[in-house]
Amino acid sequence: MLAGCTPWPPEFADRYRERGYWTGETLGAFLRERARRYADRTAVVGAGRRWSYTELDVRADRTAAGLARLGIGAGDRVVVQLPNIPDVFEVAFALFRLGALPVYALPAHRRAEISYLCSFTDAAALVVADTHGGFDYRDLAAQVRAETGGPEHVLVAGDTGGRPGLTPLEQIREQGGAGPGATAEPDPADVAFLQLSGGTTGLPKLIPRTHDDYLYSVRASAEICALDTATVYLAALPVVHNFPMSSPGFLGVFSAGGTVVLAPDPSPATCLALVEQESVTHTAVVPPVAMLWLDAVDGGSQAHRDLSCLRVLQVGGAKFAPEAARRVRLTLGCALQQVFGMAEGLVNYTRDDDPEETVVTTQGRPISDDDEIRVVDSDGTEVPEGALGELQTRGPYTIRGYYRAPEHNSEAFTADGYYRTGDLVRLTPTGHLVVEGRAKDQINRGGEKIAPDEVEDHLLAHPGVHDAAVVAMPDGFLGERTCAYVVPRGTGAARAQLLGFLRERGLAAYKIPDRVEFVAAFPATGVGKVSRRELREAVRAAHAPDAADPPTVPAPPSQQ
Ligand code: OOB
Repeated sequence: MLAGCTPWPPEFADRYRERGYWTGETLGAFLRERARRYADRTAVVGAGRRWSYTELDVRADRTAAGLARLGIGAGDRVVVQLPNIPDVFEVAFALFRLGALPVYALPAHRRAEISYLCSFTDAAALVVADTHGGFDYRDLAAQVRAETGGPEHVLVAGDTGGRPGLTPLEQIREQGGAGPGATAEPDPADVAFLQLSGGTTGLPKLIPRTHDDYLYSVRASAEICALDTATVYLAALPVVHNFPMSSPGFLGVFSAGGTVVLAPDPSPATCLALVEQESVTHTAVVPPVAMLWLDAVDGGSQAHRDLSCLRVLQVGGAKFAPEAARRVRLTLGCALQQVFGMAEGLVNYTRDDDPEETVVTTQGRPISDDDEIRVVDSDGTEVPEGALGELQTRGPYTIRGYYRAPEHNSEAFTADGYYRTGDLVRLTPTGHLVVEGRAKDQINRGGEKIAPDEVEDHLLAHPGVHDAAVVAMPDGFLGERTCAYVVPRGTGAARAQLLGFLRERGLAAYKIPDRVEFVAAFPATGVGKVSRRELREAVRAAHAPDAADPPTVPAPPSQQ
């Protein structure tokens, strides 16, 4: 196994194999087998292109051969930052076939995140688009190189614009010729790729997923969601995220021989037009996107659309309010499926034979009979059924540790291998989970996860900042937004200056605080020490919808 990763103990691995979860298939072989079975069927539609299964398979082989000529091979890490364009599949499968590991970055990531990923993983290459959504990723790649001195190769899907040091992906594929690129099949028990965790502390953690464990979750998800060759799945969210990748996501669709339609953005105008044009049957969104779609169809700009082809709208990534959930069938005329998952592993689905009330009020139940879940109090003792507690889990597709993070792992996992999800849940008598809140220091901004201290560390780098605490504010649309409480130093800094500073440091836009409040001091803890954690809790309480107004903590804001 890749150095810096924690394997499952042998008795668990044996059990998962015996029960047929881990089949020994690799992701590269998975596509090869599907291409044999579904040859001329359309696998991917997007960016004006339509590729059959055969075409995707051949492209992946050629790109693999071209990458091998560059010297990229087994165990190498390659940071992949691509939007929803077909190239993302070609590159990912090429890397899988070489036993090289994609490290998936979100299109929203900027210099701070990409530089970190390239350095931390010692990446051999970075793959970017030319431009997307008005942003030039070639400039970003140049900044990353200037900052980190790496990676050696920067590959561009599209036009390099003649800039030095960039290689068009097309050239790699052409140089790869027709021959298969992979020499030796990677070990299915080894890590296939690294995915980013939302993060609770400091810099983002990387999640190592193996071929065996990931493909199990994919096959099981495709079965639960009853996908088949008639499935047309609209990828509305960035496909590098775990939800549209494997829950059941594009891999689930490939598993069943269906078609993936790639949306360049999740707006109702873009996506609902695609639903109609491409006869989409399934799609997956986060709650704020679902609400935009509902409003657009319910007497809004998309009211004229014929959406009768749509069978299932999956909603997950953050809590979907029951009132909004009830509107899905009435407004869109399709079934709702709630999905409560995490890139670390465990995924829960409501099922199509669940009563409507269960679909609307719960976040589903686990994929596997071997997903072990327990709900515990703050001492780690299991609570009675139905009581609120923190969810812990282990199972055939839940990791046992983050990549190269031994210290963090000792906190994030229990001694007996359960992952502490940090989610506060209740278990219903039918085994469904209801997500009630969070015990972890993470902000969930409409499905986008933010680690407060990552943002705090950037704020603290400003000379006008003495101390900073980033907390969640409740928000009707996104669920939560971020508020940065700042204790100024010296002459301090204006709000706009601070936000500009964070952008200049290359932080992704979704991590830039929605609000900045200046305060004279933070409340001290019992021992007279400033505790950012306690401050967050106090501010969270002060901002809760039923809290007394004005908030008692912190000291009066002097917003600039
Ligand atoms: C998905 O994955 P991540 O890794 O971006 O975030 C996981 C966290 C969970 O621990 C939980 O805090 C929150 O996101 N979450 C939900 C939720 N789905 C995820 N909270 C409430 N209700 C839900 N339905 O977000 C993810 C991965 C695979 C499938 C779906 C979502």
